Amino acid sequence: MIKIPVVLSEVTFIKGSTSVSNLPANDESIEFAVAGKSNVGKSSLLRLLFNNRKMVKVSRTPGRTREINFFRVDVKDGPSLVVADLPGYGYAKVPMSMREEWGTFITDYLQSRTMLKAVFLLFDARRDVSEDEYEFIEWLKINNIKVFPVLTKVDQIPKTHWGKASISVTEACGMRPVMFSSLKPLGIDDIWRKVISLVNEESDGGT
Ligand SMILES: Nc1nc2c(ncn2[C@@H]2O[C@H](COP(=O)(O)OP(=O)(O)O)[C@@H](O)[C@H]2O)c(=O)[nH]1
Ligand SMILES: [Mg+2]
Repeated sequence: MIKIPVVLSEVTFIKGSTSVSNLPANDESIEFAVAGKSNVGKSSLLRLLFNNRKMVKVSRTPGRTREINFFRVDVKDGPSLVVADLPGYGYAKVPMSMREEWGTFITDYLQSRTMLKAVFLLFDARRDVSEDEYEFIEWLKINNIKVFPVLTKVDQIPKTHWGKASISVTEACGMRPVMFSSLKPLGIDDIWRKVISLVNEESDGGT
């Protein structure tokens, strides 16, 4: 049983993959991914989730990574989890498109990965949901991939604006987002609660 606050026994970098042919083994572990536009705060969230272990690279030059970075996280008295840091989409003027090479890699990964139980989809609290974000949400729905929305960088907006900031994400995803800040920090236990719900679902045999 995982308890909050979560105690990690070990976090290891598994590998960076650039194609579906070199993904880590699709094994019995529970995997979840972190996705969103480049610069939205994916790596910062993971660094916080991993208790500030420095192996997650927080980028100064957005949009460079085209790899999926995989980490193994061993939770004390809990299962071994695999976490995937997905490359950001929405580079410059390139829309989220299934024709793009990186887009195809990500969609192939998301569709073929049976151990993947959910995608944490990150949105910048300061921005409106964009066309390519709506497109990606729809694509995830069509492919029956569970989404947990997260509003990042909430430290950048006053608390009185939180409700307004989360409305469009709530509507688009059909679920209220976790209000998150890696700077404050804020919301990390809520992220873990979502992860725990996945672990519990699995141990209940998915019922
Ligand atoms: N104010 C604030 N800045 C953040 C937060 N999370 C990330 N950042 C900054 O946003 C930039 C991109 O973060 P990163 O985690 O690399 O984003 P990624 O491209 O989605 O992996 C970095 O300069 C971070 O320091 C947050 O919660 N609050
Ligand atoms: Mg990153």
